[in-house]
Amino acid sequence: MAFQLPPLAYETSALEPTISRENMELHYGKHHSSYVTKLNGFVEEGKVDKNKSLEAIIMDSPQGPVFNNAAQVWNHTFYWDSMKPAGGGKPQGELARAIDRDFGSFDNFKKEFTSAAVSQFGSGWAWLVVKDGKLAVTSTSNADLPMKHGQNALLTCDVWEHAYYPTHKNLRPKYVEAFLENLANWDFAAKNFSEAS
Ligand code: MN3
Repeated sequence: MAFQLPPLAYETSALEPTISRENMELHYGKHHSSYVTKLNGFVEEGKVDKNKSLEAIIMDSPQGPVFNNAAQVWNHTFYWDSMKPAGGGKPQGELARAIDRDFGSFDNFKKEFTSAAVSQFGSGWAWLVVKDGKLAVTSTSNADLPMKHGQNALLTCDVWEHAYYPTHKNLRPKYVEAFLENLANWDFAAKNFSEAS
């Protein structure tokens, strides 16, 4: 198989109670896995060059099934890394200074990120991104992602219903608040920021 489901860095129960084990098993084991399987199907059908990187497939594909499945493989891997057990809190160092510079304060960043995540209509993603050295909060629909817009992703929150319904039912704001308070992996975001700058 050309593409593999990457291993999680933590147990499926490790993000409880913010994300239940059942929720993780469904999301990682069924949804993410299914995007990988479909992408490999396109390789077998000759619609995707197996020697291309995932990023190259995403950048070279127009909107459609190949793009959707490749981008969702990338988005989910990035989302798992955007969280960690006992995460949350505040970023440190260069990233913390850039957040203060570009959002005014960490609290303002949290408000903007929460608003983007909660108001994204239907399925999609909320992101902290950097473009030309400046931080911004964005949201994207369905499988769309920052690299298609010339931005580097630093952190993401999946706001598709499958990401939170098994744990929080329809309460997306509760999920987003808990994501920031308990799970956000600021070490990962800081590493992405240093690599992008
Ligand atoms: Mn998802």
